[in-house]
Amino acid sequence: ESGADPENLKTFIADALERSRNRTHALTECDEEDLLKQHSALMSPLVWDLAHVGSQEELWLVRDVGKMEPLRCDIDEMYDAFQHARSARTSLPLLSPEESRKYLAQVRTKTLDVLDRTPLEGSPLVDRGFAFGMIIQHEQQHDETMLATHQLRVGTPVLHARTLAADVVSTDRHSLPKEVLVPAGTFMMGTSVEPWALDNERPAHPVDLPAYWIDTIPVTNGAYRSFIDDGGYRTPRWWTAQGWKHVRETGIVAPKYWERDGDRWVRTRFGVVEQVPEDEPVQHVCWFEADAYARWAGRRLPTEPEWEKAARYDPRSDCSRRYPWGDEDPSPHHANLGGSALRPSPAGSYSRGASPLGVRQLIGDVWEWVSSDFRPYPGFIAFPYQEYSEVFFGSDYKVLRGGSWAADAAACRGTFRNWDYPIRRQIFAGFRTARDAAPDEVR
Ligand code: AVJ
Ligand code: FE
Repeated sequence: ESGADPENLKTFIADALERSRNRTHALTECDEEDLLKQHSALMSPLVWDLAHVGSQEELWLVRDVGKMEPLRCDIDEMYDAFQHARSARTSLPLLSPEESRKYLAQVRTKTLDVLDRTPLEGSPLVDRGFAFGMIIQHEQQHDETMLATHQLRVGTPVLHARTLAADVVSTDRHSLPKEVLVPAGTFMMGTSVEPWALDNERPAHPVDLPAYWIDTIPVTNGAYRSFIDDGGYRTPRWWTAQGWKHVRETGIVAPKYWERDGDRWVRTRFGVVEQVPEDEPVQHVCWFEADAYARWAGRRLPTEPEWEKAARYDPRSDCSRRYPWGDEDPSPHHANLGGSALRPSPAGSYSRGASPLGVRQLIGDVWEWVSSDFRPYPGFIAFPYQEYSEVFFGSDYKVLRGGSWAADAAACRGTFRNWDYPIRRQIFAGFRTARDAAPDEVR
């Protein structure tokens, strides 16, 4: 991640470990009852996520990298995500919030000792701090999951939003071109060099694409409302067969959290009711809704390679970048990340985060559904464990790209791949649309 100097890298890792831990504590600074409760059958109780991040850190950094004696073998099974469904975790004899915090602190003391004495080279697990980066990303991913649990929670607000800097928020989205032409040709997808890239992002491989158009900005609440107002949820021809079945079975008529209030739509955001903002990227739609909207609009979802080429390909250098704006790590001027905004920024914001072709908000704000199933890249090797990605490959999961406002910069980059079932709506997911370029549109 940072520089070649090993001492700098260790400082960078220690800082990132501390930042993720501060975030975890801030998200679990609520009443016992809120921590122990099942806020939704889709989610773990917050206290499970809390101890689980410690358990993964103990497994990988203390035991595997550090070769130290286990702290708590007795809880391994309880915090193994594959052993118990999320909806069954409140009935386990979980560590209390106090015990969990104490456990996290004990693990962390050992982790910092391991970091101090381990050379960050010599094996794929530790080269350039990979295992530490993996655990930092893991904790940040659970912090985003905990935010989704907070959004499902009913009651007096416990989280408070930071306001976005005025200079990143744009009000000129109507003056931007609606879509951008991505020229035909080969680009390098994925990475073989990004130190903390996870197994599913590897290896780099060439992908050739015909020319296509992609939306400059994510689909907004206002645009999505036109689909609703046009009877989108009552018109089977916009939906795939599975999607239409899902609409009929669940009775969904709008994104999750939207409610009718006369002729307006309102939504509850982390316990606060507000009117649905027209200019904000739509969130809490499932893949079926995103796919149906795109068909209604006479368009389609981008494929995963199309999304990544729009985000990383620089036509001037003919190379793929780490991020749309270049190779620098994200700053608050580039993208809305980190979780403290509690919302996406208005569509069209972040001119400094635009890609070389002018596509905006590819990183941060909302995860973007793409049309593709979650599958391995050619040459994929599961590392360091099959349960991170490999067991999820196949046609059950759809890919999401780019990270949301709730994702941290450590767990988000141009190559990062997320995935979920096509019916899931509690995640901070939206989308943008694309279309094939007609022969006469290609220069
Ligand atoms: C990559 C977000 C789908 O939350 O299920 C957390 C990340 N893996 N613990 C998930 C993960 C193991 C994963 N996603
Ligand atoms: Fe996990």
